[in-house]
Amino acid sequence: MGSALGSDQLYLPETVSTAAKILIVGHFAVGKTTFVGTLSEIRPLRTEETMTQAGALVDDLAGIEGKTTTTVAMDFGRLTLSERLVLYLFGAPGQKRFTQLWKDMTYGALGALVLTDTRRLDQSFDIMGLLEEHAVPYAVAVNHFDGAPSYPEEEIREALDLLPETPLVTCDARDRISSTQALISLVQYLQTRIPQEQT
Ligand SMILES: Nc1nc2c(ncn2[C@@H]2O[C@H](COP(=O)(O)OP(=O)(O)O)[C@@H](O)[C@H]2O)c(=O)[nH]1
Ligand SMILES: [Mg+2]
Repeated sequence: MGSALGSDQLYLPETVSTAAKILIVGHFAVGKTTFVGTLSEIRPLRTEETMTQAGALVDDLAGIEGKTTTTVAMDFGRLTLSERLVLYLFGAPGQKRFTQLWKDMTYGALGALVLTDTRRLDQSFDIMGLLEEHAVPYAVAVNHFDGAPSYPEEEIREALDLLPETPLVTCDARDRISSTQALISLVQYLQTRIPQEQT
């Protein structure tokens, strides 16, 4: 399951001419592993580990007590977005202690989708800061959790201090259509930036 083309596929269609590395980033427990798992047409590579007591001291569990695994390195998946374009999705941990990994993660990345949660918007600042530091353009997707407050788009933009051109969408990381739509918003944004950068 999981191809935007609508069929299971292990091998890429011959028509694919462009591959792009896209980062799926966000704070702890925002839904990165879920997002990559929902979209990947190949069995997603996951590096999860059962959270230890030691990790529980570092990772803030308030409001997400049900979560028993955490990504220690990254998630990897593939999505053929159109006949010509394939995306390689890298889910990157948001915990500050993985900052070193970011240098490698961002290498060659065309863009990033920042997943955020309205209950923890402030935790996205470090991540957006890291992306800006590494010059990776990004779009923001609010991953909607049951019971999380909904705010008007303008308020979220203001709270996150987004530039007017930064795309902001809402998705449910468990839902393939809305997650694909979030990635399409990012890809469209990246396409608008290409001519500017070449001039
Ligand atoms: N209600 C709801 N739960 C979600 C959504 N996305 C992820 N979850 C749940 O939130 C928890 C954390 O998700 P996970 O993908 O492991 O987060 P990660 O730490 O960012 O990789 C898991 O129990 C998911 O099943 C969503 O869109 N809505
Ligand atoms: Mg994860």
